[in-house]
Amino acid sequence: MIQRLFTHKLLSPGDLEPSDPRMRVVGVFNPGVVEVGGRTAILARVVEQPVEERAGYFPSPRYDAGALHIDWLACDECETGDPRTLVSKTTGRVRLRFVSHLRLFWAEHSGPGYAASAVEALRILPEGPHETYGIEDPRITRIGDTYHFTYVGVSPLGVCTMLISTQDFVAFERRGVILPPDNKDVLLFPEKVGGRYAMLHRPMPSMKFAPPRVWFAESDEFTHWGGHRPVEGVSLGGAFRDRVGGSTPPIRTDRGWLVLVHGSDKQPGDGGAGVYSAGAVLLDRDEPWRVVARTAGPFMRPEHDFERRGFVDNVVFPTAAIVHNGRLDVYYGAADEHIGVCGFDLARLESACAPLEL
Ligand code: MAN
Repeated sequence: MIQRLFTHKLLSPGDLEPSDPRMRVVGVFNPGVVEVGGRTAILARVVEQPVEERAGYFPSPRYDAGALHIDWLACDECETGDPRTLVSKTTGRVRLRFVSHLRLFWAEHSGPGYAASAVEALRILPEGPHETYGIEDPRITRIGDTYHFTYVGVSPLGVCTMLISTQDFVAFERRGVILPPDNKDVLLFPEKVGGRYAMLHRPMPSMKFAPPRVWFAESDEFTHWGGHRPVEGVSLGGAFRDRVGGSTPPIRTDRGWLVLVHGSDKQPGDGGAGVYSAGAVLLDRDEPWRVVARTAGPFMRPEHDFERRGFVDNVVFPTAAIVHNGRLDVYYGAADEHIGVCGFDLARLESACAPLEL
């Protein structure tokens, strides 16, 4: 663990109005964050659940052609070990207990801390067949004069990665599916690598020959990706035994690309979600599919009450990191319920990344 310089809770469900009178906001977390002309754009994932309750049934919301619907699934038909999902005992199919959309907030900086005065500017709701069960976990990268954000579309087609591009956070170009299911945690590099755009992504193999792991891919534009190769050495052992994924878009440093990664320590057969913590890796500047250094274990774990208890207990899930005068500000989802921001001394974090011999 590395000592945090500060921790602030930025946004909580009680700060938000629901998007529909039938729903209540239960989480605002996992934001894409970027600085735009002195202000901070926070593109948050907002999670809602139906207000209505029916004895013997669980509600599962979804969008169809832009309209919200609530399906009622019989309780005795569902496995409910994971607080996020309902799994059919007959078909094994998964539904979510909530539905997510994205909201853009603008925040002003205030000295070394942050004003909690984030102002809501607009909402992006699920659209089309890849987003039926919601849209989640945006990551923003500025490339040239354009901000690109990858996000997760969840639907009966699986868990896809989608892309939206904008130059002004007013007009948004939806560019559809960029990676087919199941794939998420997609981070775009802020500049070309070896003459091509580059990304990290995280396929989730369902045949279980391999655990989920981070991959590298490249492209001449933004929608067709190839040159896929695994990035070995991202996993940090037991704390990441269940899964690992990229968390924050790569930042160029003197030692290579700094990327925060997350993982869960869930044990096989364990019903819950496990403890989600974060580590850091440095990737080779020219061959970013090679890890050159990494923290020995997680440097950030659930510590504060709002990280330890919430919609999903014991989760810190970084989704954005911004450098300010030698300080790394990490924006993260806390317990799948709040947005937090905390600071680390960048030099200290980098020196905690020890060279890796593979
Ligand atoms: C998933 C992610 C996140 C979520 C964590 C913790 O792996 O997709 O959406 O924050 O689990 O529940």
